[in-house]
Amino acid sequence: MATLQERLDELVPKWREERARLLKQKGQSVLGEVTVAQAFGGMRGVKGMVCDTSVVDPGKGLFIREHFLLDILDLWPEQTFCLLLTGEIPDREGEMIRAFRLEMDKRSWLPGYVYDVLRAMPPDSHPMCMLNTGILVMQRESTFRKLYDKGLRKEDYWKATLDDSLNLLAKLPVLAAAVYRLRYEKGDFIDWTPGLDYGANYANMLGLPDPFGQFAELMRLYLHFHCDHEGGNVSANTCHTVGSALSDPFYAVSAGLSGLAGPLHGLANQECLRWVLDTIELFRGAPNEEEIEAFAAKTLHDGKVIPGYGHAVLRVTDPRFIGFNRFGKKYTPDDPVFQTVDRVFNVVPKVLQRHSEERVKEGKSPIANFYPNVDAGSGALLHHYGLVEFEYYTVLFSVSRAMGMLAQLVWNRAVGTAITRPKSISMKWIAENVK
Ligand code: AMX
Repeated sequence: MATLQERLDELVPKWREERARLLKQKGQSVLGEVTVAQAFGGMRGVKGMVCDTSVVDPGKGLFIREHFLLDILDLWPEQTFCLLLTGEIPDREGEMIRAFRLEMDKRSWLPGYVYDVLRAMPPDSHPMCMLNTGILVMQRESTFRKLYDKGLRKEDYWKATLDDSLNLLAKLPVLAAAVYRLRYEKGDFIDWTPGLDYGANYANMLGLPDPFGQFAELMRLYLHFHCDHEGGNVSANTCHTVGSALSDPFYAVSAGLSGLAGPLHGLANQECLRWVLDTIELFRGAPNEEEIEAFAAKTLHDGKVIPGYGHAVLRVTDPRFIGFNRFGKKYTPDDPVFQTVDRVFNVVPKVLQRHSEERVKEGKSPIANFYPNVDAGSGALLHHYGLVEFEYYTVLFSVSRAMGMLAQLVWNRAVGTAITRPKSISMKWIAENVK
């Protein structure tokens, strides 16, 4: 098999042909209609953009390039990124992955000024803010920006975007690990190890003890699972929108990750573990199901959401939650935090269902999904291996989600997607024009 760049050289003309064919044959066909409720409701369900890297089936969950996640549980992140981009799963030790690892080894250095900037930040900065600042300050390294300024041809935008993507992918684990070690005073930075796989490298640079390699295995799984969730979620959509203005990938990914840092999106994973640990603290040990039920009811009564439950698109238990749960059952079955997550799973869907019925009686909208999403269980596993600083969890999510955002940027530049510009309407316009 060829290298990633060589394979994309072959695939990009085919994508362009397919786009041209679809536009010619179906360009004026209607995709769907939009209601006033959708316009007020975060455009939920509105089909208004194209994304080939992954699809979320509401009744099943994530498909990466048509592969159902639970069928490709054992992919390593290097393979995941190649799959996102090409639609093909490269052999773990084949030419494409060997070449990809060499690219990562070559590109993983961080400019010295990044460390200076991180050190200059207030010591209580949120790790997500530190990560994003580190990404943004590296914007001056962008190949896309440099070549664009010299008159880069439109058909080659994707190549410069891929170059930036490889740089960012290689630098992100190093930057993220530096944020961890600096922010939580863990001592000296740990270097990238040439030849070591991507997930194990990140795990190693965090510096947590891992005598049996289980934490490295968890990191591979974690980076694989969080890679992408089609194009409309806040982080992917923001990255896409910013990138559509031809802002370079450093700007675009940083913008997307600012969205991921919201508690209704990626930050939910820190909220989830906090919620679970609060129950353990309150009940002085792993709570039983009745105690969890009471705690969940109080959370709702206090006007808060139960973190890790519900989803904008999914209507079933998230297969990523199932995958993490299987990992926990294999390696951490006796951990009280994992056991609590498992019990929460038995209880919270019923509590949310009842709460939803009450909401409807009060004239409010129902809760569309009572089941756990990706964030409900991963924190317990990280906690088990000593990664207990839960404000850091969204950084892990970010290192992974960057793969999807970057793959989408490359794809969009390859097929020539236009600058994003949906039409907004005023309330007056709705009142006067909509029947
Ligand atoms: N607990 C309490 N109430 C919930 C709820 C939960 N877990 N999930 C949904 N609801 C409420 C909503 O807040 C909304 O109430 P409102 O109309 O009074 O504002 C109502 O139910 C209807 O919402 P929905 O149509 O079911 O969901 P949505 O598409 O508007 O929101 C999401 C989806 C994920 C933001 C929501 O389910 C939520 O807040 N969950 C908890 C936070 C969380 O886990 N986020 C992580 C999502 C995955 C990710 O991006 N990492």
